[in-house]
Amino acid sequence: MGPYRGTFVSPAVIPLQSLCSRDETPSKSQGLLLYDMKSSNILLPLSGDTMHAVTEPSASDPREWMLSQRDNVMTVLKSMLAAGTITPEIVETALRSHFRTKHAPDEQPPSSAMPEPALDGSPLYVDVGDRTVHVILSMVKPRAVVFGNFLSDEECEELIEIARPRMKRAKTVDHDTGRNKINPARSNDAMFFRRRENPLVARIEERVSRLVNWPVERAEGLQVLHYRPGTEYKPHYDYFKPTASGTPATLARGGQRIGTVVMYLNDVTRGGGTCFPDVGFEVAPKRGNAVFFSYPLPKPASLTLHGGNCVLEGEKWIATKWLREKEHR
Ligand SMILES: O=C(O)CCC(=O)C(=O)O
Repeated sequence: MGPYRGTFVSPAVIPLQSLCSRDETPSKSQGLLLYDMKSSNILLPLSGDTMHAVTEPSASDPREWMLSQRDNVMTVLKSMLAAGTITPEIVETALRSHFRTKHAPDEQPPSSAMPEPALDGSPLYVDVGDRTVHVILSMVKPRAVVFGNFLSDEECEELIEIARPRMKRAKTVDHDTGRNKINPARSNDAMFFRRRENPLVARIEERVSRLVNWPVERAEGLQVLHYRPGTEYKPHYDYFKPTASGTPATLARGGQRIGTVVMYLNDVTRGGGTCFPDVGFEVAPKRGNAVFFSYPLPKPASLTLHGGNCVLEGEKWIATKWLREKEHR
């Protein structure tokens, strides 16, 4: 069997049911079709949990052809991957929004709605009600946007001052117990405000909510982090590990983390950038700026491995918001 030679642009998933004639039995016609809208080629017919791949679909009756190919799945898929004409990312992208209920036991379904700034038409500025935020950089994979002018100098200074007396050695969530614990990978100090704890925190939370179009309630409290020279937060994912024994208890209080906003409260003289090692990307810690990134699936494929680089000179203050699927309690 030769490699698939179609093009793989604009994949979509359409229900196989919609291609079937009315009198066809549902059992035969259930499934989904991964379909290239530009070329009208079928990429992968999918039935239940099994993937079925197609080489040369007949444009006149793709359904018939697909049903006849059900046993060739892996061979065809391997051939397509080997030929480089389809990538696992294409499949993942198209399926992400469709397999919300069917998933392996160790996985969670992808989030249907996601926090996302309104950047259609590539605006230079975003109006967040009480402030005009600048768009500095927008990246698709990982989904990440760097903003300028998100906080005023006064807001940054006030936030540092009210957080300072409450700073303690930062902890991370222990994936097995779901509890917070000291972790050598995270040597900075941190504290959490309760949601809407004071007028400044409430204003920043409202601004984050308007920026990424996500309700204030679907987020953890605002966290302030302080790094002295020589401290860092080693690369990690913000989502909760789906297979860990402590995760169900954590998810019961607001679902998965699906997005992060890091706000920079001071200028760091040297070091201290927020790094994304998988994509060789680093956000400079500049006062008033912010970086947003999101991860619809709790998987390394989200490319959201990130960390706070070691502060080499000066100190670093940031505030972070972890966005959750549901209301966080
Ligand atoms: O310190 C930073 O720049 C990143 C902070 C971070 O990784 C986090 O809070 O999850």
